[in-house]
Amino acid sequence: MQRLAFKMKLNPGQKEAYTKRHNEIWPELKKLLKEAGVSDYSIFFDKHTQTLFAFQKVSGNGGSQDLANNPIVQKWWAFMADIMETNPDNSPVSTVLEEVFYME
Ligand code: RM4
Repeated sequence: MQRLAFKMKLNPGQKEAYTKRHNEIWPELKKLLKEAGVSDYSIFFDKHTQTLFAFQKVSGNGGSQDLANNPIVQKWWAFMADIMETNPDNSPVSTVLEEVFYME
């Protein structure tokens, strides 16, 4: 089991939309993430910088951001692209964060 953290960026004024879309996350996306070994996935928001801080546990070969070839993920990323900082392929600009402390 690996712990993985990364950050993304929300467009200004989009926190409510972002939260609503995640409260209503597509069941097929949730299933896909779980089947890929992603668990304890949480995303926090920094209102001062519009930064999204994501954390997840991963038991497979990669985390949520490594599923770029999956059509469900591609559709979700296209759906989210209007409210997030994205790459030309609609994937959110994600920066992997290095773990510097852990306490069980
Ligand atoms: C995020 C972003 C991530 C995805 C989560 C569920 O806004 O699209 O890539 O893993 O939603």
